[in-house]
Order: sequence, then C-alpha cells, then structure tokens
Amino acid sequence: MSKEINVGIVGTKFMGRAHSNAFIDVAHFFDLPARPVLRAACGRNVSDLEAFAKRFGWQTTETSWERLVARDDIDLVDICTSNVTHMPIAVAAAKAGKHVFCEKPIAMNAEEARQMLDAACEANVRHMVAFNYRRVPAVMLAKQLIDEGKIGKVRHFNAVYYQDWLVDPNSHIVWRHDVKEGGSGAHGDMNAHTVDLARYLVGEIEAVCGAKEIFVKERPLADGSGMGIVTADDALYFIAKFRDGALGNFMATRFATGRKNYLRLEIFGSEGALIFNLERLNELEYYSRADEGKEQGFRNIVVTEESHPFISAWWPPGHIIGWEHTFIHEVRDLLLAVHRGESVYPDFYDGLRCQQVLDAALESAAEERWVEIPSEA
Ligand code: SOE
Repeated sequence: MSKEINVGIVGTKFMGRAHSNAFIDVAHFFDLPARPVLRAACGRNVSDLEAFAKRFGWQTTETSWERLVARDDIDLVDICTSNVTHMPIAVAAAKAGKHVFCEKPIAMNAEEARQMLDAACEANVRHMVAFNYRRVPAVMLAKQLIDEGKIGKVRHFNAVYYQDWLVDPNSHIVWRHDVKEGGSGAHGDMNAHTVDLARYLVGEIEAVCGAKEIFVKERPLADGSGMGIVTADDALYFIAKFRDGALGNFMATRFATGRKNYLRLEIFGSEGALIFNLERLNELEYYSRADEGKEQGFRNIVVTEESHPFISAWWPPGHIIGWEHTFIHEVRDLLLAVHRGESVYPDFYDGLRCQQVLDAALESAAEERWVEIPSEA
C-alpha cells in the first residue's frame, strides 16, 4: 500500500475549499508514491466547520489551530486563513515537526516571513507558499521559453491584476479591508502573485516606486451596526527596476470596473515577447523576431499538448483545464517533495523575497520615493 501523508487544514472558506479539492483530486490524476489523507480540518465557526468537513471528507475537526498543529496524526499543516495568522500557525507547526503549506502572501511583513523561514529551516521540514499561478501550464511554458532564450534579454515585465468587487461603496467590510488582518489590501493580495511571477520569470527586483489609494474610506459593517473604517489599500501601483536591467510595472486594484479576476502579464524581450492572461489561462501569446516579415505577428499557443507542463495527466489536446487545476498541480509537487524529503518551490525563501518587495512598495507609496530591496534575503 502507498504511504500516507496526513493533512490538517486551517481555514474553511475560499482557499480552504480550493485546497481541499486539490488534495482530493490529486490522487485521481497523478501517480503518487504517497497518498494525502484529509485527517483534520480546523475553523472557528462550528457549524461552518462541520459542514465543510462533511462536504470534503475531512475525517475530524478542531476549533483551535494550536490543538491541530500539536496532533501526532498530522504530517502536513495547510494554512488557508487570513494573513495575520500565517506566521504564528506556520512557526508552531514547524516547531511541532510538521511540513507547512501556506497561502499567500506569506505573512504580514518581511520580518514575520523571516521567522517562518527560520522555523521551517531549523525544523528541517518542507515549506511551500501557495503561489498557484506558477503552476498554470501556460505560465510554465513561458518560463521554459524565457529560459531557452526564445525572447532574448527581457526588457519589460508589465503586470496588471484587476478586480472590481469593491466598486460598490455599499459592499460591506471584510478582513481584507483591515491592515491589522491583512497587512495591506489589493497590494498583498494581488501584487503578491505578480511579484512572485516576476521573480519566477525574470529575476530579482532591485528597487520600486509606488502610489496607493483607498477610494472608499468607510464601508458598512457586516452586521449592519454602522460604518467601519477601511485601512487597507484599494489599489497600489508601482514601477520597478530589476537587477538585470529590465523595467517592471505592477498594477493591483479592486476598482477595475468590469474586470473580475484579470491578471495579465506582458513580457517584452530583445528577441520576442510573451503575453499571458489568466482569464484565458490555457493560452500563451508568443511573438518571435525570427518570424518577422509579411507573416509576422503574435501566435496564440493553446497550452494543452501532452508536451506542455502537467497536461499529460489531464485530457487530450484542446480539452482545456481550469483555475482549480493550478492548486492540484502545486499539491502534487508538495506531496512528492514531502515524500522524497526534497525542497519544493516557491518555498518560504521565495515568500520572504516577495514580501520584501511588497514591503518596499508600501514604504515607497507612503513616503513617495524610490525604495531599494535588500540584495540578500
Ligand atoms: C481575492 O482577491 C483572490 O481570491 C486572491 O486572494 C487570490 O489569491 C486570487 O487568486 C484571486 O483573487
């Protein structure tokens, strides 16, 4: 019988559901030497927790994460809670000898991220940050093409991440509006993804200069008892200089009217270009200067061939995959790493490096000046 990896999940909402689905589906499509067991789910609201555990098949429940991380029958702790709780749960889990999988952004700030990295390294456990867009096959293909030199030297990395769920001033306050719960707003939520993709695809960022705004300063409280103050940014834009000379542009806003979850990357190099749009995640646009002439132009690669990353586990060419598959892919790599005792990426070091860029952009926006990123973590 294959070995089992016992998973304990903390958080039962959006990410809790996405990760649960991944742990269930992964063994149906990938040959794994170790099978995930959905051992325990943890949440604060008992009725929500019981319904969640029943729906996804979590065997037991806990209402305290401290109890969950201390359990002898848990190998891997999966953190799907609000940002303020990532560090304490991750550090306690690592100290208890558990492998740790943590939602993004890794922490409230770089100092917390460093504590998480140190705890995981000291305990010699596997650690991974759930930057799931690194495991979109089209993004992975972009990485292959860049590494093969197909677009030459990268000059520009432009990333927009647009959502519009805050356009309505009457939509009520949630934890994402509160810097004490999230560290930042659209910035930590959305620029975290694009900064991680920038590091993955292009390399380290050296300096940033940003601006941020809270467009609606007060919103109704969820229980209808009055208004609450919004402390987290609705939008944060910044420009960046990469270490190897490329220029970057990052835009994250929850006020992009009409755009729901529009993450677009444009990467221009000396020999070609790549365009990716999450709302068309099975496609990658590629332009090569080698094709210049009367037939020049961007070609649209439908990234569903068996030769494309992860696709051979799924469907025949042209049978597209979806957003949830990105979580299944990352869980597959995490489980393999746990089983083999190997590192898996993006790890807490990547989480820390990303957080240093996010912190610098926040500082820059607050002080209205360029801020450098430390050259070493
Ligand atoms: C909300 O803005 C959110 O769910 C993010 O938290 C996710 O990381 C992103 O993938 C989609 O939008």
